[in-house]
Amino acid sequence: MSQYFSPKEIAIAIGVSESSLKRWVDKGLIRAEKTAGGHRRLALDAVLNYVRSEGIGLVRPELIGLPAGVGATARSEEISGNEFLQAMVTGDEMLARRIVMDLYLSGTSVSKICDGTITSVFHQVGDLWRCGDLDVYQERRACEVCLRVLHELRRAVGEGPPDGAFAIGGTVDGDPYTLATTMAELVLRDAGWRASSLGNMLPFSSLNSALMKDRPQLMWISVTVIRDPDRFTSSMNILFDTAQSVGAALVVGGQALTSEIRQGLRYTTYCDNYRHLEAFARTIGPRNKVPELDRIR
Ligand code: B12
Repeated sequence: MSQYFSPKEIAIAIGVSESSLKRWVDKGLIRAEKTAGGHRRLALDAVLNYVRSEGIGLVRPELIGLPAGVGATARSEEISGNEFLQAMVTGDEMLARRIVMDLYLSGTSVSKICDGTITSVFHQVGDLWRCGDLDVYQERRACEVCLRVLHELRRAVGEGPPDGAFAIGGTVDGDPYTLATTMAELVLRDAGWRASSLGNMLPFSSLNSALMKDRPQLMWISVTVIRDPDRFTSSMNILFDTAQSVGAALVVGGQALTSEIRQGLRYTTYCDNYRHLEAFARTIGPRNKVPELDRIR
C-alpha cells in the first residue's frame, strides 16, 4: 500500500507552498486521493517521483518518514560506494539509508543503485569475510541492515500501477540468499511493473503453482547456490514449460548460473545484472508479446 500524507505535511517536507502542491495535484502531476471529507491525500511514491524529476531538494524529510538530511544534496556514486561499504561493515543503518535515498532522489535509477552501489559492496563484503577481515556477525548484520534499507526504498518507489504488468519471483529450494531477489522486485517496480518477491527457498512445486494460480507475465529466479545441478536443471526446465503454458517470461540471473549450467537450461532470458533486467522489463512491457530471447534448447 502507498503511504499518503496531507498537502500541508508534504509542503513543509519539500519546502514549497501548499497552494503550489495543490496546483500540481490538480494538474495530475502528483497522484492523490480524496478523503470522505473531500481533503486531498498525496501518495508518497508519487511525491518523491515528482521531486526526483524536477530536482527539488527535501527540507524536512523526517516529516515524511525519511532520515533527516536526506535529499538535500546530490551524491556521487563513487563516494557513495565507499561510504556504503563503511556503513555495511559498521552496521550504520542511518548512513546506509541516507546514501541510498540520496542516490534515488538525485535521479539515479534503482537498477544502477542495486548494481553499482549495493552489489559491488556485497561482493567486497564477501571478499573481506573470506580473507578473515570481517567477522560473520558483521556480514549477517550487513544483510539485515541492507534489507531494511531496501524496504525503505520500496516505500519510495511504490507498487507500480494497479493495471501494470505483473511479475513474481524468488530463489529456489536450498538457496537462502535474499538480497538479490529483493532487488529484482525493486528494479521491476521502478520499471513500472507490479512486482512481488515470493522470498527465498521456494520448492519448485510451489513455484509451478504460483505460475498457474497467479498467472504473472514474468517470473524471475535468482540463483546464488545450486545443491544438485542435475535436479536443479530438470526442475528449472519443468518450470520453464509451465511458464510458457501461461505465457510468462522466465528470467534468470545470479552468480551460480555459470555458462556450463546455462547450457542445459531453458529460460526466456538470462541477465548478468539489474540493468539488463530493467531493459528487458521495459521492452516487453505490460501487453507486448514476450520475445523468445536467448533461449537455449
Ligand atoms: C550475504 C552472504 C551470505 C548470507 C546470505 C544472507 C541473506 N539473507 O541473503 C549467508 C549467511 C546465508 C551466506 C552463507 C554462505 N555463504 Co555466502 N555470501 C554472502 C555474500 C557476502 C553476499 C551475497 C549477496 O547477496 N550478494 C549481492 C547480490 C545482489 O549479488 P549477486 O548475487 O552477484 O547478484 C548480481 C548478479 O548475479 C545478478 N543477479 C543475481 N540474481 C539475479 C536475479 C535476476 C532475475 C537478475 C535479472 C539478475 C540477478 O544481478 C546482481 C547485480 O549485478 C556473498 C559475496 C558475493 N560475492 O556475493 C557470499 C558468498 C556467495 N558466500 C559464500 C559462501 C562460501 C557461503 C557459505 C558456504 C559459508 C559457510 N561456510 O557457511 C554459506 C553457504 C550458504 C548456503 N546454504 O548455500 C561464497 C560462495 C563461494 C562460491 N562461489 O562457492 C561467497 C561468494 C563469499 C566469498 N567471497 O567467498 N552467505
